[in-house]
Amino acid sequence: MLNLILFGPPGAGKGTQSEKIIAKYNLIHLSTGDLLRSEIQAGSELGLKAKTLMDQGLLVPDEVVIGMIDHKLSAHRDAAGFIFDGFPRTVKQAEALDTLLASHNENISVMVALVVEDDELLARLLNRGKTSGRPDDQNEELISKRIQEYNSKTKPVADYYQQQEKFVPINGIGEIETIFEEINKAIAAV
Ligand code: B4P
Repeated sequence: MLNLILFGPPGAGKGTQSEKIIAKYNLIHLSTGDLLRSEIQAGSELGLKAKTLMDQGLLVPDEVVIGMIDHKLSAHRDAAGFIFDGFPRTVKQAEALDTLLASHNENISVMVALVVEDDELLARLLNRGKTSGRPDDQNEELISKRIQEYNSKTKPVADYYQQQEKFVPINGIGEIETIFEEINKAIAAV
Protein backbone atom coordinates (compact mmCIF):
# COMPACT_ATOMS: atom_id res chain seq x y z
CA MET A 1 0.00 0.00 0.00
CA LEU A 2 1.31 3.46 -0.91
CA ASN A 3 0.48 6.20 1.59
CA LEU A 4 1.88 9.48 0.38
CA ILE A 5 1.77 12.91 2.00
CA LEU A 6 2.00 15.80 -0.44
CA PHE A 7 3.32 18.67 1.63
CA GLY A 8 4.02 22.33 0.99
CA PRO A 9 2.84 25.87 1.64
CA PRO A 10 -0.43 27.27 0.24
CA GLY A 11 -0.04 27.55 -3.52
CA ALA A 12 2.94 25.17 -3.76
CA GLY A 13 1.11 22.96 -6.28
CA LYS A 14 -0.30 20.27 -3.99
CA GLY A 15 -3.75 20.19 -5.60
CA THR A 16 -2.22 20.38 -9.09
CA GLN A 17 0.21 17.50 -8.55
CA SER A 18 -2.34 15.42 -6.60
CA GLU A 19 -4.51 15.12 -9.71
CA LYS A 20 -1.59 13.68 -11.68
CA ILE A 21 -0.53 11.29 -8.90
CA ILE A 22 -4.06 9.93 -8.44
CA ALA A 23 -4.43 9.31 -12.17
CA LYS A 24 -1.17 7.35 -12.32
CA TYR A 25 -1.21 5.40 -9.04
CA ASN A 26 -4.94 4.89 -8.47
CA LEU A 27 -4.81 6.31 -4.95
CA ILE A 28 -7.67 7.76 -2.93
CA HIS A 29 -7.32 11.55 -2.72
CA LEU A 30 -7.81 12.99 0.74
CA SER A 31 -7.62 16.79 0.57
CA THR A 32 -8.72 18.39 3.83
CA GLY A 33 -9.14 21.70 1.98
CA ASP A 34 -11.57 20.08 -0.50
CA LEU A 35 -13.40 18.21 2.29
CA LEU A 36 -13.84 21.45 4.23
CA ARG A 37 -15.04 23.33 1.14
CA SER A 38 -17.62 20.55 0.55
CA GLU A 39 -18.89 21.02 4.11
CA ILE A 40 -19.15 24.77 3.52
CA GLN A 41 -21.07 24.21 0.29
CA ALA A 42 -23.42 21.78 2.04
CA GLY A 43 -24.07 24.43 4.71
CA SER A 44 -23.32 22.00 7.56
CA GLU A 45 -22.59 23.19 11.09
CA LEU A 46 -18.97 22.03 10.67
CA GLY A 47 -18.78 23.95 7.38
CA LEU A 48 -20.07 27.15 8.93
CA LYS A 49 -17.47 27.01 11.72
CA ALA A 50 -14.68 26.15 9.26
CA LYS A 51 -15.63 29.00 6.91
CA THR A 52 -15.15 31.65 9.59
CA LEU A 53 -11.58 30.44 10.15
CA MET A 54 -10.68 29.73 6.52
CA ASP A 55 -11.88 33.19 5.44
CA GLN A 56 -9.34 34.65 7.88
CA GLY A 57 -6.51 32.46 6.57
CA LEU A 58 -6.45 30.47 9.83
CA LEU A 59 -6.24 26.71 10.34
CA VAL A 60 -9.37 24.78 11.32
CA PRO A 61 -9.12 22.96 14.74
CA ASP A 62 -7.15 19.69 14.69
CA GLU A 63 -10.07 17.62 16.05
CA VAL A 64 -12.25 18.62 13.08
CA VAL A 65 -9.81 17.61 10.35
CA ILE A 66 -8.61 14.47 12.19
CA GLY A 67 -12.26 13.37 12.49
CA MET A 68 -12.81 13.89 8.74
CA ILE A 69 -9.71 11.85 7.85
CA ASP A 70 -10.66 9.06 10.28
CA HIS A 71 -14.06 8.84 8.63
CA LYS A 72 -12.59 8.69 5.10
CA LEU A 73 -9.93 6.10 5.97
CA SER A 74 -12.58 3.80 7.42
CA ALA A 75 -14.77 4.27 4.34
CA HIS A 76 -11.97 3.11 1.98
CA ARG A 77 -10.51 0.12 3.77
CA ASP A 78 -9.64 -1.76 0.55
CA ALA A 79 -7.95 1.16 -1.24
CA ALA A 80 -4.59 0.70 -3.02
CA GLY A 81 -3.33 3.62 -0.98
CA PHE A 82 -3.96 7.25 -0.09
CA ILE A 83 -2.62 10.64 -1.00
CA PHE A 84 -2.88 13.11 1.85
CA ASP A 85 -3.08 16.61 0.36
CA GLY A 86 -2.95 19.53 2.81
CA PHE A 87 -2.92 17.14 5.78
CA PRO A 88 -1.27 16.88 8.29
CA ARG A 89 -0.82 20.62 8.86
CA THR A 90 0.22 20.45 12.54
CA VAL A 91 2.38 18.02 14.51
CA LYS A 92 -0.75 16.97 16.44
CA GLN A 93 -2.41 16.03 13.14
CA ALA A 94 0.73 14.08 12.11
CA GLU A 95 0.70 12.10 15.36
CA ALA A 96 -3.01 11.39 14.97
CA LEU A 97 -2.47 10.22 11.38
CA ASP A 98 0.24 7.79 12.49
CA THR A 99 -2.11 6.39 15.15
CA LEU A 100 -5.01 6.07 12.71
CA LEU A 101 -2.87 4.29 10.10
CA ALA A 102 -1.36 1.98 12.73
CA SER A 103 -4.87 0.90 13.71
CA HIS A 104 -5.24 -0.29 10.07
CA ASN A 105 -1.74 -1.90 10.20
CA GLU A 106 -0.46 0.82 7.87
CA ASN A 107 2.02 3.69 7.94
CA ILE A 108 3.18 6.64 5.84
CA SER A 109 5.40 5.53 2.93
CA VAL A 110 6.85 8.94 2.05
CA MET A 111 6.31 12.68 2.47
CA VAL A 112 7.00 14.66 -0.70
CA ALA A 113 7.49 18.36 0.08
CA LEU A 114 7.10 20.95 -2.67
CA VAL A 115 9.51 23.82 -2.02
CA VAL A 116 8.43 27.26 -3.31
CA GLU A 117 9.41 30.76 -2.09
CA ASP A 118 6.87 33.11 -0.55
CA ASP A 119 6.80 35.71 -3.38
CA GLU A 120 6.01 32.99 -5.97
CA LEU A 121 3.26 31.58 -3.69
CA LEU A 122 1.69 35.01 -3.40
CA ALA A 123 1.77 35.55 -7.17
CA ARG A 124 0.21 32.11 -7.88
CA LEU A 125 -2.59 32.48 -5.35
CA LEU A 126 -3.48 36.03 -6.41
CA ASN A 127 -3.61 34.73 -9.96
CA ARG A 128 -5.81 31.76 -9.00
CA GLY A 129 -8.03 34.17 -7.04
CA LYS A 130 -9.04 35.90 -10.30
CA THR A 131 -10.96 32.79 -11.38
CA SER A 132 -11.27 30.36 -8.43
CA GLY A 133 -13.86 32.31 -6.47
CA ARG A 134 -12.09 31.10 -3.32
CA PRO A 135 -12.47 33.80 -0.63
CA ASP A 136 -9.04 32.91 0.80
CA ASP A 137 -7.28 33.69 -2.51
CA GLN A 138 -8.67 37.21 -2.84
CA ASN A 139 -6.13 39.54 -1.27
CA GLU A 140 -2.48 39.83 -0.36
CA GLU A 141 -3.12 40.28 3.36
CA LEU A 142 -5.11 37.06 3.63
CA ILE A 143 -2.62 35.04 1.58
CA SER A 144 0.23 36.37 3.75
CA LYS A 145 -1.72 35.23 6.82
CA ARG A 146 -1.99 31.70 5.37
CA ILE A 147 1.75 31.64 4.64
CA GLN A 148 2.38 32.87 8.21
CA GLU A 149 0.19 30.04 9.61
CA TYR A 150 2.16 27.60 7.48
CA ASN A 151 5.51 28.89 8.76
CA SER A 152 4.49 28.79 12.43
CA LYS A 153 2.27 25.68 12.65
CA THR A 154 2.83 23.52 9.58
CA LYS A 155 6.59 23.69 8.89
CA PRO A 156 7.41 21.62 12.05
CA VAL A 157 5.52 18.72 10.43
CA ALA A 158 8.44 18.43 7.96
CA ASP A 159 10.86 17.85 10.87
CA TYR A 160 8.51 15.20 12.25
CA TYR A 161 8.79 13.14 9.04
CA GLN A 162 12.48 13.99 8.58
CA GLN A 163 13.11 12.25 11.92
CA GLN A 164 11.32 9.19 10.49
CA GLU A 165 13.52 9.46 7.34
CA LYS A 166 10.46 9.82 5.13
CA PHE A 167 10.94 13.43 4.03
CA VAL A 168 11.79 14.14 0.36
CA PRO A 169 12.03 17.83 -0.66
CA ILE A 170 11.36 18.66 -4.33
CA ASN A 171 11.74 21.98 -6.16
CA GLY A 172 8.15 23.17 -6.75
CA ILE A 173 9.15 25.86 -9.24
CA GLY A 174 9.21 24.93 -12.92
CA GLU A 175 7.10 23.01 -15.41
CA ILE A 176 4.25 20.99 -13.83
CA GLU A 177 5.39 17.89 -15.79
CA THR A 178 9.03 18.23 -14.62
CA ILE A 179 7.91 18.47 -10.99
CA PHE A 180 5.69 15.42 -11.50
CA GLU A 181 8.69 13.44 -12.82
CA GLU A 182 10.61 14.26 -9.64
CA ILE A 183 7.63 13.08 -7.54
CA ASN A 184 7.59 9.82 -9.53
CA LYS A 185 11.26 9.27 -8.68
CA ALA A 186 10.53 9.78 -4.97
CA ILE A 187 7.68 7.25 -5.18
CA ALA A 188 9.86 4.73 -7.05
CA ALA A 189 12.43 4.95 -4.25
CA VAL A 190 9.92 3.92 -1.55
P1 B4P B 1 -6.03 23.97 0.85
O1 B4P B 1 -7.24 23.65 0.12
O2 B4P B 1 -5.13 22.82 1.23
O3 B4P B 1 -5.35 25.01 -0.11
P2 B4P B 1 -3.89 25.51 -0.48
O4 B4P B 1 -2.95 25.40 0.67
O5 B4P B 1 -4.12 26.85 -1.07
O6 B4P B 1 -3.25 24.58 -1.59
P3 B4P B 1 -3.84 24.16 -3.01
O7 B4P B 1 -3.60 22.70 -3.09
O8 B4P B 1 -5.19 24.60 -3.20
O9 B4P B 1 -3.05 25.00 -4.10
P4 B4P B 1 -2.03 24.51 -5.20
O10 B4P B 1 -0.77 24.59 -4.43
O11 B4P B 1 -2.31 23.26 -5.92
O12 B4P B 1 -6.35 24.77 2.23
C1 B4P B 1 -7.25 25.86 2.30
C2 B4P B 1 -7.58 26.22 3.77
O13 B4P B 1 -8.30 25.11 4.38
C3 B4P B 1 -6.41 26.45 4.72
O14 B4P B 1 -5.91 27.78 4.66
C4 B4P B 1 -7.05 26.10 6.10
O15 B4P B 1 -7.82 27.17 6.58
C5 B4P B 1 -7.99 24.95 5.78
N1 B4P B 1 -7.37 23.63 5.98
C6 B4P B 1 -7.12 22.71 4.99
N2 B4P B 1 -6.54 21.61 5.51
C7 B4P B 1 -6.40 21.83 6.86
C8 B4P B 1 -5.82 21.07 7.93
N3 B4P B 1 -5.29 19.87 7.71
N4 B4P B 1 -5.83 21.61 9.18
C9 B4P B 1 -6.38 22.80 9.41
N5 B4P B 1 -6.93 23.58 8.44
C10 B4P B 1 -6.93 23.11 7.16
O16 B4P B 1 -2.10 25.56 -6.38
C11 B4P B 1 -2.01 26.94 -6.27
C12 B4P B 1 -1.93 27.64 -7.64
O17 B4P B 1 -0.64 27.47 -8.18
C13 B4P B 1 -2.89 27.13 -8.69
O18 B4P B 1 -3.47 28.22 -9.33
C14 B4P B 1 -2.03 26.33 -9.66
O19 B4P B 1 -2.51 26.38 -10.98
C15 B4P B 1 -0.70 27.04 -9.55
N6 B4P B 1 0.43 26.15 -9.80
C16 B4P B 1 0.57 24.89 -9.35
N7 B4P B 1 1.75 24.37 -9.77
C17 B4P B 1 2.38 25.35 -10.48
C18 B4P B 1 3.64 25.44 -11.16
N8 B4P B 1 4.52 24.43 -11.20
N9 B4P B 1 3.97 26.61 -11.77
C19 B4P B 1 3.11 27.64 -11.76
N10 B4P B 1 1.90 27.63 -11.13
C20 B4P B 1 1.53 26.48 -10.50
